[in-house]
Amino acid sequence: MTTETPARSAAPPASTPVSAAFGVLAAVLALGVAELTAALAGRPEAGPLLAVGSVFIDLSPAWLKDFAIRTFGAADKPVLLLTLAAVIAIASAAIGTAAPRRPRLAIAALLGLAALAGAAALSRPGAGPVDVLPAVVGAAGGTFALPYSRRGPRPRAGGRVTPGDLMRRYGHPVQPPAPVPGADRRALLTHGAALLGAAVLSGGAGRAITSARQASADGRALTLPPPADPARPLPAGVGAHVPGLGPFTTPNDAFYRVDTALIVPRVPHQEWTLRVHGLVDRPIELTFADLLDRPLAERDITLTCVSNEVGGPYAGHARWLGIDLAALLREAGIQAGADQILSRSADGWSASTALESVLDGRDALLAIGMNGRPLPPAHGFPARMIVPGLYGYVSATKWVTDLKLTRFAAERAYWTRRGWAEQAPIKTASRIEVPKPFAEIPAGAVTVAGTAWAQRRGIAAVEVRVDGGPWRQADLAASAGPDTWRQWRTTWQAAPGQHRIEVRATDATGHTQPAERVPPIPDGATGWHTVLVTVT
Ligand SMILES: Nc1nc2c(c(=O)[nH]1)N[C@H]1C(S)=C(S)[C@@H](COP(=O)(O)O)O[C@H]1N2
Ligand SMILES: [Mo]
Repeated sequence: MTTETPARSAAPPASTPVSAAFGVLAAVLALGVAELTAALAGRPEAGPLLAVGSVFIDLSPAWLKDFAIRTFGAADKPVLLLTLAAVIAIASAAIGTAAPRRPRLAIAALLGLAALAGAAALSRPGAGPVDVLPAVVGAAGGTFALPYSRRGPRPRAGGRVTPGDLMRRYGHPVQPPAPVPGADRRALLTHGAALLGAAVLSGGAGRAITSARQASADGRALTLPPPADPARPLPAGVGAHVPGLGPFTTPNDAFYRVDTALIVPRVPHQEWTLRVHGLVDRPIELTFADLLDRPLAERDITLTCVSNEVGGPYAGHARWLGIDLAALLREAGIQAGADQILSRSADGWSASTALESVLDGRDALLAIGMNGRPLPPAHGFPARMIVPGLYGYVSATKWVTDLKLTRFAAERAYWTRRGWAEQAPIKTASRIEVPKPFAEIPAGAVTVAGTAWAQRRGIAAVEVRVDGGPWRQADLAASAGPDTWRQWRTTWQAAPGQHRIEVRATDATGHTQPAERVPPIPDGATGWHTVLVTVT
């Protein structure tokens, strides 16, 4: 018994634009029911858009990521999802167009896309068999909604085509056509609206379920114990107090965010554990409650990203609360030969940190608090690493669940596998935050201000020059220690015209930022930040 599609009947085919539109609607319905399935399964990251997007992020070459961060900044992820949506729209329009004449081909193409989505979901860290469900349910929804029976026999006047009609016509049972006749515009619109409605309802329900679950897992309601070892109070005068210059301590919701996660991983603290293993005598497994039982230290540490261009925004300062990371590792009994901490996160990212930099006495933390609150989900709740003096990609693992002591010769991490350096101490840097690039400012006394950082070493001097003239010392705001940035300001008597303002910092070891511009890859950008302004 073969299933024959009633493709050779006499009814006129629906127009190409209509078929294309129904193809897109079929895809929207497929995505909607897939998102709902993913939400019901408690695996929002297994939805087709997020799964395929995440695979794309992990597979894309360094230059493309670099381009995306440079061009779209923090919007790089929405841009990726929109691009993916556009690709799906084009593919599904093509499938819809083919469907009335080549139904088998259209279904095969749709199933192929669903298979890709399913494979992407299965390939994600921590994925299990349920992660194929969204793709399977999506494929069923899409197949149901495809406009492939448009060439079916016309309904009798005033009536639906019944299986009996088809039986009489074809001599064996065939599927009745979906009720999307090209003949009747109103029926077409109704059907389209029904598909769209079903898609929006299921997708919206999926989102609502996911966000309700996430709200209960984000630790907002958690109260952290006070630190046994509080941070020293910030000295008076750490802020340069210039309008347009940010505060010394960056508020959590203004703190830059850099990670490979398409949606913020939600790790309920009740379920979180951390494993310390590898080249250790006594592997340790900790729960969040165990962390709270240990003495907590509070430290002021400025975090910076290696991807930051000269003058860029990927730097922030916070007061972190956490346990002593070096003490934890020593408790496990570090074996000879270990030189790397390979940390892994709940979302499968990894970082390799030089063990000696964590053991050398600096305030390396397994942090659970940021500026007096539990870590925000976007910044690693329930726990992350913070190691002063190292760029985030070799030290600041968010949503951390696993610390393995190993050797650089044996294992590499997410970014070091992709061409970034294994050793990445933060380079001495400075930036002009006031005035803004291309500002138009009135002639006279102009305040120039910004920040500079050289974590572990500290900033000793900041100099500013205009139009290639002599370097002049800026006034440094008070220092909160070598691991924090330092604000600075100076005044410039500006005459009308176009001007170029440059800045360079010198750290406490006497090293001055070089003029030579190198790009962020492989171990951080160098060069002087330059701002062009027009004085009127
Ligand atoms: N799990 C995870 N942790 C991560 C990353 C990541 O992609 N995934 N990115 C790192 C990088 S490159 C930086 S610069 C810091 C940024 O931390 P923030 O987003 O809290 O500012 O997090 C680090 N921790
Ligand atoms: Mo970074």
